[in-house]
Amino acid sequence: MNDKKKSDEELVFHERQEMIYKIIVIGDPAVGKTSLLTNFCGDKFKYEYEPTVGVNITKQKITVKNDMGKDTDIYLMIWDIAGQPQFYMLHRPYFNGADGMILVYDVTRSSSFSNVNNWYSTAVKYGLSGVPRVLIGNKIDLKDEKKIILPMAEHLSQKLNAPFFETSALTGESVAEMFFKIGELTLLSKLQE
Ligand SMILES: Nc1nc2c(ncn2[C@@H]2O[C@H](COP(=O)(O)OP(=O)(O)O)[C@@H](O)[C@H]2O)c(=O)[nH]1
Ligand SMILES: [Mg+2]
Repeated sequence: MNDKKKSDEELVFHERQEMIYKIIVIGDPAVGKTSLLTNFCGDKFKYEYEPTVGVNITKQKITVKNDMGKDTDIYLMIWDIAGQPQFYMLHRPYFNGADGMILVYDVTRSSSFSNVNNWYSTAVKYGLSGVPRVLIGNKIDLKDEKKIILPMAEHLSQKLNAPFFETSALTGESVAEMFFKIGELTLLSKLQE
């Protein structure tokens, strides 16, 4: 291999390396983590609850603005873990090296909202306190069952320094927006390093 070709390949490899980010989705069981991913990646919404076993990793390319306002392609490697306590031994590989996180609760279930603090604490324990994050109140389509009102969510959003979105994995409302937001925040934070 000649030197020119080799350096080109190294450059391509290097750039690619920089533009692939690990994003973790965390929150209580059944808040809709898997459904949000399914909606974003264009698969059909599943009404039946299939508890995720272990970890699923989905790769998705998105285009976001960089710090100069220029469109930039990045790849999100989105990690989806089972929320079941019996999989706690998977926590370390799951959290390790995450570049961004999506904290999800279910707007109809108060316990899932208060547990966001615990999920965030776990992330901090694994060294992710400086990592970009978004706060997601999912199942906004279930309007009559909504328990978590906006001021509560906004308060937590400020406390965690995490932009807040209300989403529905069923209708797709604000789902793409929140994935683009975490992608953009992650890219900007990496460019600052
Ligand atoms: N109405 C409604 N149901 C949802 C929504 N997102 C998820 N679900 C349902 O909630 C259950 C749990 O969803 P799932 O994505 O498996 O949750 P996970 O355990 O956090 O991955 C399933 O029955 C889904 O069909 C949503 O936005 N609206
Ligand atoms: Mg799941």
